[in-house]
Amino acid sequence: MKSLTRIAGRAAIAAALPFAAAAASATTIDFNDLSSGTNYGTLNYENTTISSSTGVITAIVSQGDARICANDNPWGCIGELTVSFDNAVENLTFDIGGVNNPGLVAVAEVSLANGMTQFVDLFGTSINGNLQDLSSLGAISNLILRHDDTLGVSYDNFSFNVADVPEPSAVLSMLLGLGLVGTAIHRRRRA
Ligand SMILES: [Ca+2]
Ligand SMILES: [Ca+2]
Repeated sequence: MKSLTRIAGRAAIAAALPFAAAAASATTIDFNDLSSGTNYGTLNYENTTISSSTGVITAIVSQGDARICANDNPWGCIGELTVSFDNAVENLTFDIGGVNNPGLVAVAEVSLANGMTQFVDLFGTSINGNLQDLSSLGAISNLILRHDDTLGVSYDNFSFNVADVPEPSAVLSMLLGLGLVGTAIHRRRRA
C-alpha cells in the first residue's frame, strides 16, 4: 500500500513537468530552411501555421537569409499573411522587409488569447529588417498582416514564447497531481 501511494505521487509530478517546460521555451522562425522560387502554400512549424490570402507563400533569399512573401516573386508580396498559433504566444517580435516607402507599411489584426481583437500600425524605414515588437499586447493566438506599401512587404524572424496561460486540461492534471502528492504525504505521516 505504501509503495502504491509513492508511485502515484511520482506520476503526478511527472505529469506536471511537461507544462512547466513548455512555458519556458522560446522559438524563432527564420525561414532559412526555405529555398527561393518554391511555392510552399502553407507553412507548418511547431505550434505555428502560416498561410496567405493568395494561397501562395514563397521565399525571398538574399545572401543566405530567407524571408517569406505572401505571393509569387517577382509580382510583389501583395497578399495578406496569417500567422496562427496552436498555443497562444507572448513576447512576439518579427521583422518586416521590402519597405519602399518609409512610414506606415502594414497593419496587424491581432487576436488575443482573452478573446479581444486589436489593430496595430506597423512602421518601417528600410528594405531589410524593421523590427516589430508586439510583446506589450500579452498572449496572442492569431495574427493577420495586411501590407500598406508598394509591391507589398516580406516577413522574417517570428520570435515568441508559448504563453504561460494554463489550458483547462493542464490545470486539471496539476490540481489532481497536487491532490495525489498531498494524499501521499498525508498517508506517509500517518504511517
Ligand atoms: Ca531569415
Ligand atoms: Ca514594398
